[in-house]
Amino acid sequence: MSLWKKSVFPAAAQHQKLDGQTYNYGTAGFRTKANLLDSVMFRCGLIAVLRSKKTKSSIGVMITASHNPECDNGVKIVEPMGEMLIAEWEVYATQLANASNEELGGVIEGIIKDNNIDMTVSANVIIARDTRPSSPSLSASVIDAIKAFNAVYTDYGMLTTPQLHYLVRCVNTNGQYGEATEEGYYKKLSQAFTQLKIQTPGDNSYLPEISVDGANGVGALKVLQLQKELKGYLDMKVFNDGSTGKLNEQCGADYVKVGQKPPAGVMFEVGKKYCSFDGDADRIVYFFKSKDGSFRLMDGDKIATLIAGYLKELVASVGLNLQLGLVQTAYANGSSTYYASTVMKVPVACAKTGVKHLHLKALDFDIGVYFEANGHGTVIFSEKATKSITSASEDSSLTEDKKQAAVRLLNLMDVCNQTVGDAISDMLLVESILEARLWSLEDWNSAYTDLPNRLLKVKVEDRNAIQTTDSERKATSPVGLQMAIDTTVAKYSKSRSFVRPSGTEDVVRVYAEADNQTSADQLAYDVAVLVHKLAGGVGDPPTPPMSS
Ligand code: G16
Repeated sequence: MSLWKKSVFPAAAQHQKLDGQTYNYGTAGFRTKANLLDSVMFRCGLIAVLRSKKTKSSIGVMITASHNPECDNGVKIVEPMGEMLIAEWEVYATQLANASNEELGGVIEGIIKDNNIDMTVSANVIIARDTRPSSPSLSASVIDAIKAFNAVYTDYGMLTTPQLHYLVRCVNTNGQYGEATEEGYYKKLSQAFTQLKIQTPGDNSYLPEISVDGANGVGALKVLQLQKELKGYLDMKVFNDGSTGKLNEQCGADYVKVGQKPPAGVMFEVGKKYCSFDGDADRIVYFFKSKDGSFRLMDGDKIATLIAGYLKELVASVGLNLQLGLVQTAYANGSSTYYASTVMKVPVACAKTGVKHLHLKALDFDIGVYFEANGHGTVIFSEKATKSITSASEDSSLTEDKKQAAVRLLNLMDVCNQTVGDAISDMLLVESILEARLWSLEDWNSAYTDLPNRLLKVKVEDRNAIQTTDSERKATSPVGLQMAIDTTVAKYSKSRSFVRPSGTEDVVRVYAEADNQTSADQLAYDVAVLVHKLAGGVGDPPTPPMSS
Protein backbone atom coordinates (compact mmCIF):
# COMPACT_ATOMS: atom_id res chain seq x y z
CA MET A 1 0.00 0.00 0.00
CA SER A 2 1.36 3.47 -0.93
CA LEU A 3 2.42 5.40 2.13
CA TRP A 4 -0.11 8.23 1.60
CA LYS A 5 -3.04 5.81 1.65
CA LYS A 6 -2.30 4.91 5.27
CA SER A 7 -3.03 8.45 6.40
CA VAL A 8 -5.40 9.74 3.69
CA PHE A 9 -7.96 6.91 3.97
CA PRO A 10 -8.60 7.21 7.72
CA ALA A 11 -8.77 11.01 7.43
CA ALA A 12 -11.20 10.75 4.49
CA ALA A 13 -13.44 8.52 6.59
CA GLN A 14 -14.08 11.58 8.78
CA HIS A 15 -15.25 13.53 5.69
CA GLN A 16 -17.64 11.14 3.93
CA LYS A 17 -19.22 12.32 0.71
CA LEU A 18 -22.98 12.78 1.11
CA ASP A 19 -25.02 10.13 -0.72
CA GLY A 20 -26.77 11.32 -3.86
CA GLN A 21 -25.03 14.69 -3.89
CA THR A 22 -23.36 15.85 -7.13
CA TYR A 23 -20.89 18.72 -7.10
CA ASN A 24 -20.14 20.90 -10.12
CA TYR A 25 -17.03 23.00 -10.50
CA GLY A 26 -18.63 26.38 -11.22
CA THR A 27 -17.49 29.77 -12.44
CA ALA A 28 -15.06 30.19 -9.55
CA GLY A 29 -14.89 26.75 -7.89
CA PHE A 30 -17.36 24.68 -5.87
CA ARG A 31 -20.17 26.68 -4.32
CA THR A 32 -23.37 25.57 -2.62
CA LYS A 33 -25.07 25.39 0.80
CA ALA A 34 -22.35 25.32 3.46
CA ASN A 35 -23.75 22.17 5.14
CA LEU A 36 -23.11 20.15 1.96
CA LEU A 37 -19.47 21.07 1.62
CA ASP A 38 -17.42 19.24 4.26
CA SER A 39 -16.31 16.38 1.98
CA VAL A 40 -15.68 18.80 -0.90
CA MET A 41 -13.36 20.89 1.25
CA PHE A 42 -11.41 17.81 2.31
CA ARG A 43 -11.02 16.79 -1.32
CA CYS A 44 -9.99 20.32 -2.34
CA GLY A 45 -7.26 20.05 0.29
CA LEU A 46 -6.13 16.87 -1.48
CA ILE A 47 -6.22 18.51 -4.90
CA ALA A 48 -4.24 21.51 -3.61
CA VAL A 49 -1.49 19.22 -2.29
CA LEU A 50 -1.34 17.26 -5.55
CA ARG A 51 -1.24 20.47 -7.61
CA SER A 52 1.49 21.80 -5.34
CA LYS A 53 3.57 18.65 -5.88
CA LYS A 54 2.95 18.82 -9.62
CA THR A 55 3.92 22.50 -9.96
CA LYS A 56 6.57 22.33 -7.22
CA SER A 57 5.07 25.59 -5.96
CA SER A 58 2.71 26.83 -3.28
CA ILE A 59 -1.01 26.63 -4.00
CA GLY A 60 -3.77 28.72 -2.42
CA VAL A 61 -7.16 27.65 -1.07
CA MET A 62 -9.75 30.32 -0.26
CA ILE A 63 -12.92 29.40 1.64
CA THR A 64 -15.63 31.77 0.46
CA ALA A 65 -18.90 32.01 -1.40
CA SER A 66 -18.20 35.61 -2.31
CA HIS A 67 -21.44 37.37 -3.30
CA ASN A 68 -23.73 34.47 -2.31
CA PRO A 69 -25.89 34.57 0.84
CA GLU A 70 -24.36 33.78 4.21
CA CYS A 71 -25.77 30.23 4.34
CA ASP A 72 -23.71 29.28 1.25
CA ASN A 73 -20.03 28.64 1.10
CA GLY A 74 -17.45 27.60 -1.46
CA VAL A 75 -13.84 27.23 -2.37
CA LYS A 76 -11.51 28.93 -4.84
CA ILE A 77 -8.18 27.27 -5.67
CA VAL A 78 -5.26 29.51 -6.60
CA GLU A 79 -2.44 28.68 -9.03
CA PRO A 80 1.24 29.55 -8.31
CA MET A 81 1.17 32.97 -10.02
CA GLY A 82 -2.13 33.87 -8.39
CA GLU A 83 -4.52 32.86 -11.18
CA MET A 84 -7.51 30.55 -10.78
CA LEU A 85 -6.97 26.76 -11.02
CA ILE A 86 -6.34 25.71 -14.63
CA ALA A 87 -9.24 24.08 -16.53
CA GLU A 88 -7.54 20.67 -16.83
CA TRP A 89 -7.35 20.42 -13.04
CA GLU A 90 -10.93 21.57 -12.57
CA VAL A 91 -11.77 18.18 -14.07
CA TYR A 92 -9.66 16.36 -11.45
CA ALA A 93 -11.18 18.47 -8.68
CA THR A 94 -14.65 17.50 -9.90
CA GLN A 95 -13.74 13.81 -10.05
CA LEU A 96 -12.40 13.95 -6.51
CA ALA A 97 -15.35 15.92 -5.15
CA ASN A 98 -17.76 13.35 -6.54
CA ALA A 99 -15.80 10.24 -5.58
CA SER A 100 -17.20 8.06 -2.82
CA ASN A 101 -14.73 7.09 -0.11
CA GLU A 102 -14.33 3.72 -1.82
CA GLU A 103 -13.46 5.39 -5.13
CA LEU A 104 -11.18 8.05 -3.66
CA GLY A 105 -7.92 6.06 -3.75
CA GLY A 106 -8.42 5.17 -7.42
CA VAL A 107 -9.11 8.78 -8.41
CA ILE A 108 -6.01 10.02 -6.56
CA GLU A 109 -3.89 7.31 -8.17
CA GLY A 110 -5.25 8.33 -11.59
CA ILE A 111 -4.29 11.97 -11.03
CA ILE A 112 -0.80 10.98 -9.85
CA LYS A 113 -0.32 8.72 -12.87
CA ASP A 114 -1.76 11.13 -15.47
CA ASN A 115 0.52 13.89 -14.24
CA ASN A 116 3.52 11.81 -13.36
CA ILE A 117 3.55 13.34 -9.89
CA ASP A 118 6.52 12.55 -7.68
CA MET A 119 4.89 11.97 -4.30
CA THR A 120 8.19 12.49 -2.49
CA VAL A 121 8.24 16.17 -3.54
CA SER A 122 7.17 18.44 -0.68
CA ALA A 123 3.94 20.43 -0.94
CA ASN A 124 2.86 23.77 0.49
CA VAL A 125 -0.67 25.12 0.70
CA ILE A 126 -1.74 28.61 1.75
CA ILE A 127 -5.22 28.92 3.21
CA ALA A 128 -7.54 31.80 4.06
CA ARG A 129 -11.25 32.27 4.64
CA ASP A 130 -13.97 34.91 4.61
CA THR A 131 -16.20 35.91 7.56
CA ARG A 132 -18.96 33.31 7.11
CA PRO A 133 -19.82 31.38 10.30
CA SER A 134 -19.28 28.11 8.39
CA SER A 135 -15.81 29.06 7.13
CA PRO A 136 -13.64 28.01 10.15
CA SER A 137 -14.90 24.41 10.16
CA LEU A 138 -14.68 24.11 6.36
CA SER A 139 -11.15 25.46 6.51
CA ALA A 140 -10.37 22.79 9.14
CA SER A 141 -11.55 20.13 6.65
CA VAL A 142 -9.08 21.43 4.05
CA ILE A 143 -6.32 21.33 6.67
CA ASP A 144 -7.21 17.72 7.61
CA ALA A 145 -6.50 16.70 4.02
CA ILE A 146 -3.20 18.59 3.89
CA LYS A 147 -2.07 16.98 7.12
CA ALA A 148 -3.14 13.55 5.86
CA PHE A 149 -0.81 14.04 2.90
CA ASN A 150 1.89 15.15 5.32
CA ALA A 151 2.20 18.47 3.51
CA VAL A 152 3.03 21.92 4.85
CA TYR A 153 0.43 24.66 5.14
CA THR A 154 0.04 28.22 6.38
CA ASP A 155 -3.36 29.32 7.60
CA TYR A 156 -3.69 33.10 7.19
CA GLY A 157 -7.12 33.16 8.83
CA MET A 158 -9.49 35.83 7.60
CA LEU A 159 -8.45 37.54 4.37
CA THR A 160 -10.08 38.92 1.26
CA THR A 161 -9.84 36.58 -1.73
CA PRO A 162 -7.46 38.92 -3.63
CA GLN A 163 -5.18 39.14 -0.59
CA LEU A 164 -4.78 35.38 -0.71
CA HIS A 165 -4.06 35.49 -4.47
CA TYR A 166 -1.44 38.18 -3.77
CA LEU A 167 0.21 36.09 -1.03
CA VAL A 168 0.43 32.99 -3.22
CA ARG A 169 2.27 34.95 -5.91
CA CYS A 170 4.58 36.59 -3.36
CA VAL A 171 5.52 33.23 -1.87
CA ASN A 172 6.18 31.70 -5.28
CA THR A 173 8.28 34.63 -6.50
CA ASN A 174 10.33 34.75 -3.29
CA GLY A 175 8.97 38.16 -2.45
CA GLN A 176 9.65 39.68 -5.88
CA TYR A 177 5.96 40.51 -6.33
CA GLY A 178 5.73 41.85 -2.77
CA GLU A 179 6.23 40.86 0.83
CA ALA A 180 4.32 37.65 1.61
CA THR A 181 2.37 39.02 4.56
CA GLU A 182 -0.92 40.81 4.98
CA GLU A 183 1.06 43.89 6.08
CA GLY A 184 3.16 43.53 2.91
CA TYR A 185 -0.04 43.79 0.87
CA TYR A 186 -1.07 47.05 2.56
CA LYS A 187 2.48 48.36 2.27
CA LYS A 188 2.74 47.66 -1.46
CA LEU A 189 -0.61 49.26 -2.31
CA SER A 190 -0.30 52.23 0.02
CA GLN A 191 3.26 53.08 -1.01
CA ALA A 192 2.34 53.11 -4.70
CA PHE A 193 -0.85 55.07 -3.98
CA THR A 194 0.89 57.72 -1.90
CA GLN A 195 3.62 58.07 -4.52
CA LEU A 196 0.94 58.79 -7.10
CA LYS A 197 -0.58 61.39 -4.80
CA ILE A 198 2.75 63.07 -4.22
CA GLN A 199 3.22 63.28 -8.00
CA THR A 200 -0.20 64.93 -8.46
CA PRO A 201 -0.45 68.72 -7.87
CA GLY A 202 -1.97 69.28 -4.43
CA ASP A 203 -4.29 72.21 -5.04
CA ASN A 204 -7.17 70.55 -6.83
CA SER A 205 -10.84 69.76 -6.61
CA TYR A 206 -10.39 66.04 -5.95
CA LEU A 207 -12.29 64.79 -2.89
CA PRO A 208 -9.98 62.46 -0.88
CA GLU A 209 -12.91 60.77 0.79
CA ILE A 210 -15.05 57.74 -0.01
CA SER A 211 -17.83 55.81 1.72
CA VAL A 212 -17.27 52.07 1.35
CA ASP A 213 -20.11 49.52 1.54
CA GLY A 214 -18.24 46.53 2.99
CA ALA A 215 -21.13 44.10 2.23
CA ASN A 216 -20.88 43.13 5.93
CA GLY A 217 -17.92 41.02 4.89
CA VAL A 218 -14.18 40.67 5.16
CA GLY A 219 -13.47 43.65 2.88
CA ALA A 220 -14.86 46.00 5.54
CA LEU A 221 -12.32 44.75 8.09
CA LYS A 222 -9.45 45.03 5.67
CA VAL A 223 -10.29 48.56 4.52
CA LEU A 224 -10.05 49.61 8.16
CA GLN A 225 -6.56 48.08 8.29
CA LEU A 226 -5.54 49.89 5.12
CA GLN A 227 -6.92 53.15 6.49
CA LYS A 228 -4.09 53.22 9.02
CA GLU A 229 -1.56 53.36 6.16
CA LEU A 230 -3.47 55.98 4.19
CA LYS A 231 -4.21 58.47 6.95
CA GLY A 232 -4.10 61.96 5.49
CA TYR A 233 -4.21 60.62 1.92
CA LEU A 234 -7.62 58.99 1.60
CA ASP A 235 -10.42 58.92 4.12
CA MET A 236 -12.36 55.67 3.76
CA LYS A 237 -15.57 55.58 5.77
CA VAL A 238 -16.87 52.03 6.01
CA PHE A 239 -20.56 51.20 6.36
CA ASN A 240 -22.14 47.73 6.33
CA ASP A 241 -19.04 46.70 8.27
CA GLY A 242 -20.53 43.48 9.66
CA SER A 243 -21.16 44.84 13.14
CA THR A 244 -24.95 44.57 12.74
CA GLY A 245 -26.14 43.45 9.28
CA LYS A 246 -25.83 40.11 7.52
CA LEU A 247 -23.28 39.32 4.81
CA ASN A 248 -24.43 40.49 1.34
CA GLU A 249 -27.97 41.09 2.63
CA GLN A 250 -29.36 44.20 0.95
CA CYS A 251 -25.82 45.38 0.41
CA GLY A 252 -22.66 44.65 -1.54
CA ALA A 253 -21.64 45.03 -5.17
CA ASP A 254 -24.02 42.39 -6.55
CA TYR A 255 -27.06 43.85 -4.77
CA VAL A 256 -26.23 47.34 -6.01
CA LYS A 257 -25.43 46.29 -9.58
CA VAL A 258 -28.40 43.97 -10.09
CA GLY A 259 -30.91 46.15 -8.25
CA GLN A 260 -29.49 49.40 -9.67
CA LYS A 261 -30.05 51.02 -6.29
CA PRO A 262 -28.01 52.03 -3.22
CA PRO A 263 -27.41 49.47 -0.48
CA ALA A 264 -29.18 49.54 2.86
CA GLY A 265 -27.31 51.23 5.70
CA VAL A 266 -26.12 54.24 3.73
CA MET A 267 -26.75 57.98 4.22
CA PHE A 268 -27.11 58.60 0.49
CA GLU A 269 -26.15 62.23 -0.12
CA VAL A 270 -25.44 64.44 -3.11
CA GLY A 271 -21.77 65.34 -3.55
CA LYS A 272 -20.38 62.20 -1.91
CA LYS A 273 -18.51 59.25 -3.41
CA TYR A 274 -19.63 55.71 -2.71
CA CYS A 275 -18.48 52.22 -3.63
CA SER A 276 -19.66 48.70 -2.82
CA PHE A 277 -17.52 45.60 -2.37
CA ASP A 278 -18.83 42.04 -2.48
CA GLY A 279 -18.53 39.46 0.31
CA ASP A 280 -14.89 38.55 -0.32
CA ALA A 281 -13.86 41.93 -1.76
CA ASP A 282 -12.97 40.84 -5.25
CA ARG A 283 -15.56 43.08 -6.91
CA ILE A 284 -16.30 46.77 -6.73
CA VAL A 285 -18.86 49.16 -8.19
CA TYR A 286 -19.04 52.93 -7.65
CA PHE A 287 -22.21 55.00 -7.28
CA PHE A 288 -23.45 58.46 -6.37
CA LYS A 289 -26.59 60.52 -5.98
CA SER A 290 -27.02 63.01 -8.79
CA LYS A 291 -28.26 66.54 -8.19
CA ASP A 292 -31.74 65.50 -9.35
CA GLY A 293 -31.76 62.82 -6.64
CA SER A 294 -31.36 59.82 -8.92
CA PHE A 295 -29.04 56.90 -8.38
CA ARG A 296 -26.05 56.65 -10.74
CA LEU A 297 -23.97 53.51 -11.06
CA MET A 298 -20.43 53.14 -12.34
CA ASP A 299 -20.10 49.41 -12.80
CA GLY A 300 -17.20 47.28 -14.01
CA ASP A 301 -17.60 48.59 -17.57
CA LYS A 302 -17.26 52.22 -16.48
CA ILE A 303 -14.29 51.32 -14.27
CA ALA A 304 -12.63 49.47 -17.15
CA THR A 305 -13.02 52.35 -19.60
CA LEU A 306 -11.73 54.84 -17.00
CA ILE A 307 -8.62 52.74 -16.42
CA ALA A 308 -8.01 51.77 -20.06
CA GLY A 309 -8.41 55.35 -21.29
CA TYR A 310 -5.97 56.73 -18.74
CA LEU A 311 -3.35 54.02 -19.18
CA LYS A 312 -3.53 54.41 -22.95
CA GLU A 313 -2.84 58.13 -22.64
CA LEU A 314 0.13 57.56 -20.33
CA VAL A 315 1.63 54.90 -22.60
CA ALA A 316 1.33 57.31 -25.54
CA SER A 317 2.81 60.22 -23.62
CA VAL A 318 5.87 58.17 -22.67
CA GLY A 319 6.06 57.04 -26.30
CA LEU A 320 6.04 53.33 -25.54
CA ASN A 321 5.14 50.79 -28.17
CA LEU A 322 2.77 48.64 -26.10
CA GLN A 323 -0.54 47.18 -27.15
CA LEU A 324 -3.30 47.86 -24.65
CA GLY A 325 -6.56 45.96 -24.90
CA LEU A 326 -9.81 45.55 -23.00
CA VAL A 327 -11.50 42.23 -22.23
CA GLN A 328 -15.21 42.17 -21.42
CA THR A 329 -17.98 39.56 -21.29
CA ALA A 330 -21.40 39.36 -22.92
CA TYR A 331 -22.76 41.36 -19.93
CA ALA A 332 -20.79 44.44 -20.97
CA ASN A 333 -23.13 47.27 -21.77
CA GLY A 334 -23.29 47.90 -25.53
CA SER A 335 -22.44 51.56 -24.95
CA SER A 336 -19.24 50.68 -23.12
CA THR A 337 -18.05 48.43 -25.92
CA TYR A 338 -18.83 51.13 -28.47
CA TYR A 339 -17.10 53.81 -26.39
CA ALA A 340 -13.98 51.69 -25.83
CA SER A 341 -13.56 50.51 -29.39
CA THR A 342 -14.79 53.54 -31.36
CA VAL A 343 -14.11 56.57 -29.17
CA MET A 344 -11.09 55.41 -27.18
CA LYS A 345 -9.86 53.20 -30.04
CA VAL A 346 -8.92 50.40 -27.68
CA PRO A 347 -9.23 46.84 -29.06
CA VAL A 348 -11.98 44.95 -27.23
CA ALA A 349 -12.17 41.17 -26.81
CA CYS A 350 -15.09 39.17 -25.41
CA ALA A 351 -14.62 36.21 -23.04
CA LYS A 352 -16.95 33.83 -21.24
CA THR A 353 -18.08 34.83 -17.75
CA GLY A 354 -15.50 34.07 -15.09
CA VAL A 355 -12.28 35.78 -14.18
CA LYS A 356 -10.34 32.73 -15.30
CA HIS A 357 -11.53 33.28 -18.89
CA LEU A 358 -10.98 37.04 -18.92
CA HIS A 359 -7.54 36.76 -17.36
CA LEU A 360 -6.41 34.31 -20.06
CA LYS A 361 -7.62 36.59 -22.88
CA ALA A 362 -6.00 39.63 -21.27
CA LEU A 363 -2.63 37.88 -21.60
CA ASP A 364 -2.90 38.47 -25.38
CA PHE A 365 -2.12 42.17 -24.80
CA ASP A 366 0.97 43.92 -23.45
CA ILE A 367 -1.35 45.68 -21.07
CA GLY A 368 -4.60 43.78 -20.62
CA VAL A 369 -7.45 45.52 -18.81
CA TYR A 370 -10.20 43.05 -17.98
CA PHE A 371 -13.47 43.70 -16.23
CA GLU A 372 -16.83 42.04 -15.88
CA ALA A 373 -19.78 44.43 -15.69
CA ASN A 374 -20.38 43.15 -12.14
CA GLY A 375 -17.18 44.87 -11.02
CA HIS A 376 -14.72 42.03 -11.11
CA GLY A 377 -11.48 42.91 -12.86
CA THR A 378 -7.95 44.21 -12.89
CA VAL A 379 -5.06 45.09 -15.20
CA ILE A 380 -2.22 42.76 -16.11
CA PHE A 381 1.11 43.92 -17.49
CA SER A 382 3.18 41.56 -19.65
CA GLU A 383 6.87 41.10 -19.02
CA LYS A 384 7.55 43.30 -22.06
CA ALA A 385 5.33 46.06 -20.65
CA THR A 386 6.86 45.80 -17.18
CA LYS A 387 10.38 45.98 -18.57
CA SER A 388 9.75 48.91 -20.90
CA ILE A 389 7.84 50.92 -18.27
CA THR A 390 10.58 50.27 -15.70
CA SER A 391 13.40 51.24 -18.01
CA ALA A 392 11.57 54.38 -19.22
CA SER A 393 11.10 55.43 -15.59
CA GLU A 394 14.88 55.26 -15.15
CA ASP A 395 15.86 56.70 -18.55
CA SER A 396 17.59 60.03 -17.99
CA SER A 397 17.58 60.80 -21.73
CA LEU A 398 13.76 61.22 -21.65
CA THR A 399 12.19 64.63 -21.15
CA GLU A 400 10.98 65.29 -17.61
CA ASP A 401 7.32 64.98 -18.72
CA LYS A 402 7.89 61.60 -20.31
CA LYS A 403 9.82 60.36 -17.33
CA GLN A 404 7.10 61.51 -14.95
CA ALA A 405 4.49 59.67 -17.03
CA ALA A 406 6.62 56.52 -16.91
CA VAL A 407 6.96 56.81 -13.13
CA ARG A 408 3.18 57.21 -12.89
CA LEU A 409 2.71 54.04 -14.94
CA LEU A 410 5.12 52.22 -12.68
CA ASN A 411 3.22 53.26 -9.57
CA LEU A 412 -0.14 52.45 -11.17
CA MET A 413 1.24 49.01 -11.96
CA ASP A 414 2.00 48.53 -8.26
CA VAL A 415 -1.45 49.72 -7.19
CA CYS A 416 -2.96 46.98 -9.38
CA ASN A 417 -3.34 43.51 -7.96
CA GLN A 418 -2.28 41.69 -11.10
CA THR A 419 -3.30 38.29 -9.80
CA VAL A 420 -7.07 38.80 -9.78
CA GLY A 421 -9.82 41.44 -9.50
CA ASP A 422 -9.44 43.21 -6.17
CA ALA A 423 -11.95 45.70 -4.77
CA ILE A 424 -9.40 47.44 -2.53
CA SER A 425 -6.72 47.77 -5.19
CA ASP A 426 -9.26 48.79 -7.85
CA MET A 427 -10.61 51.48 -5.53
CA LEU A 428 -7.12 52.95 -5.12
CA LEU A 429 -6.57 52.76 -8.86
CA VAL A 430 -9.83 54.58 -9.60
CA GLU A 431 -9.12 57.21 -6.93
CA SER A 432 -5.64 57.84 -8.38
CA ILE A 433 -7.07 58.32 -11.85
CA LEU A 434 -9.93 60.56 -10.70
CA GLU A 435 -7.42 62.75 -8.92
CA ALA A 436 -5.06 62.90 -11.89
CA ARG A 437 -7.94 63.76 -14.21
CA LEU A 438 -9.56 66.17 -11.72
CA TRP A 439 -12.80 64.30 -12.33
CA SER A 440 -15.80 64.13 -10.07
CA LEU A 441 -18.01 61.04 -10.32
CA GLU A 442 -20.39 63.10 -12.52
CA ASP A 443 -17.51 63.84 -14.93
CA TRP A 444 -16.52 60.19 -15.03
CA ASN A 445 -20.08 59.00 -15.47
CA SER A 446 -20.72 61.37 -18.37
CA ALA A 447 -18.05 59.68 -20.54
CA TYR A 448 -20.87 57.64 -22.07
CA THR A 449 -24.47 56.72 -21.23
CA ASP A 450 -25.29 53.11 -20.50
CA LEU A 451 -28.00 51.48 -22.55
CA PRO A 452 -30.84 50.69 -20.12
CA ASN A 453 -30.54 47.06 -19.05
CA ARG A 454 -31.98 44.44 -16.74
CA LEU A 455 -30.65 41.25 -15.17
CA LEU A 456 -33.07 38.54 -14.02
CA LYS A 457 -32.77 35.06 -12.55
CA VAL A 458 -34.95 32.08 -13.47
CA LYS A 459 -35.19 28.89 -11.44
CA VAL A 460 -35.21 25.73 -13.57
CA GLU A 461 -34.98 22.03 -12.78
CA ASP A 462 -31.49 21.64 -14.23
CA ARG A 463 -29.74 24.85 -15.19
CA ASN A 464 -27.25 22.89 -17.29
CA ALA A 465 -30.11 22.23 -19.71
CA ILE A 466 -29.03 25.62 -21.07
CA GLN A 467 -25.94 25.30 -23.26
CA THR A 468 -24.31 28.29 -24.93
CA THR A 469 -21.77 29.25 -27.56
CA ASP A 470 -20.14 32.45 -28.92
CA SER A 471 -18.85 33.59 -25.49
CA GLU A 472 -22.30 32.78 -24.05
CA ARG A 473 -24.11 35.15 -26.41
CA LYS A 474 -26.12 32.36 -28.08
CA ALA A 475 -27.98 29.40 -26.58
CA THR A 476 -27.53 26.08 -28.37
CA SER A 477 -29.92 24.17 -26.15
CA PRO A 478 -32.75 23.63 -25.42
CA VAL A 479 -33.79 23.45 -29.04
CA GLY A 480 -35.80 26.45 -30.18
CA LEU A 481 -34.80 28.73 -27.30
CA GLN A 482 -32.36 30.90 -29.27
CA MET A 483 -34.78 31.27 -32.16
CA ALA A 484 -37.48 32.39 -29.73
CA ILE A 485 -35.06 34.86 -28.09
CA ASP A 486 -34.11 36.29 -31.51
CA THR A 487 -37.77 36.81 -32.42
CA THR A 488 -38.42 38.56 -29.11
CA VAL A 489 -35.32 40.76 -29.31
CA ALA A 490 -36.36 41.90 -32.80
CA LYS A 491 -39.46 43.59 -31.30
CA TYR A 492 -37.35 46.16 -29.43
CA SER A 493 -35.04 48.90 -30.62
CA LYS A 494 -31.26 48.75 -29.97
CA SER A 495 -31.91 45.54 -28.11
CA ARG A 496 -29.91 42.50 -27.12
CA SER A 497 -30.55 39.59 -24.80
CA PHE A 498 -28.86 36.35 -23.82
CA VAL A 499 -29.24 33.62 -21.23
CA ARG A 500 -26.70 31.41 -19.44
CA PRO A 501 -26.59 29.05 -16.48
CA SER A 502 -24.97 30.66 -13.45
CA GLY A 503 -21.85 28.93 -12.18
CA THR A 504 -22.29 30.20 -8.63
CA GLU A 505 -26.04 30.02 -7.97
CA ASP A 506 -28.69 27.48 -8.90
CA VAL A 507 -30.35 29.75 -11.47
CA VAL A 508 -30.33 30.72 -15.13
CA ARG A 509 -29.31 34.35 -15.67
CA VAL A 510 -31.13 36.52 -18.21
CA TYR A 511 -29.62 39.76 -19.51
CA ALA A 512 -31.40 42.28 -21.69
CA GLU A 513 -30.70 45.78 -22.90
CA ALA A 514 -32.71 48.15 -25.06
CA ASP A 515 -33.07 51.83 -25.88
CA ASN A 516 -35.25 52.59 -22.84
CA GLN A 517 -35.72 51.06 -19.38
CA THR A 518 -39.31 49.95 -19.94
CA SER A 519 -38.26 47.99 -23.04
CA ALA A 520 -35.20 46.52 -21.30
CA ASP A 521 -37.40 45.38 -18.38
CA GLN A 522 -40.06 43.97 -20.69
CA LEU A 523 -37.51 42.20 -22.91
CA ALA A 524 -35.81 40.61 -19.88
CA TYR A 525 -39.19 39.47 -18.64
CA ASP A 526 -40.22 38.06 -22.06
CA VAL A 527 -36.96 36.10 -22.29
CA ALA A 528 -37.28 34.90 -18.68
CA VAL A 529 -40.72 33.53 -19.55
CA LEU A 530 -39.21 31.71 -22.56
CA VAL A 531 -36.52 30.15 -20.35
CA HIS A 532 -39.12 29.10 -17.79
CA LYS A 533 -41.26 27.53 -20.50
CA LEU A 534 -38.57 25.87 -22.64
CA ALA A 535 -35.92 24.96 -20.06
CA GLY A 536 -37.98 23.32 -17.31
CA GLY A 537 -38.90 26.25 -15.10
CA VAL A 538 -39.56 25.52 -11.44
CA GLY A 539 -42.43 27.16 -9.56
CA ASP A 540 -44.45 30.08 -10.85
CA PRO A 541 -43.46 31.80 -14.10
CA PRO A 542 -41.53 35.08 -13.68
CA THR A 543 -43.57 38.11 -12.65
CA PRO A 544 -44.05 40.92 -15.17
CA PRO A 545 -42.10 44.16 -14.62
CA MET A 546 -43.81 46.82 -12.45
CA SER A 547 -44.03 49.26 -15.35
CA SER A 548 -46.22 47.04 -17.54
C1 G16 B 1 -17.66 34.72 -9.52
C2 G16 B 1 -16.65 34.80 -10.63
C3 G16 B 1 -16.99 35.95 -11.55
C4 G16 B 1 -18.43 35.79 -12.05
C5 G16 B 1 -19.40 35.63 -10.89
C6 G16 B 1 -20.81 35.30 -11.32
O1 G16 B 1 -17.62 35.91 -8.80
O2 G16 B 1 -15.37 34.99 -10.07
O3 G16 B 1 -16.09 35.93 -12.61
O4 G16 B 1 -18.81 36.89 -12.80
O5 G16 B 1 -18.95 34.56 -10.06
O6 G16 B 1 -20.79 34.11 -12.03
P1 G16 B 1 -22.11 33.37 -12.46
O7 G16 B 1 -22.86 34.36 -13.30
O8 G16 B 1 -21.63 32.20 -13.23
O9 G16 B 1 -22.88 33.04 -11.23
P2 G16 B 1 -17.71 35.92 -7.22
O10 G16 B 1 -17.43 37.34 -6.88
O11 G16 B 1 -19.09 35.48 -6.84
O12 G16 B 1 -16.66 34.96 -6.79
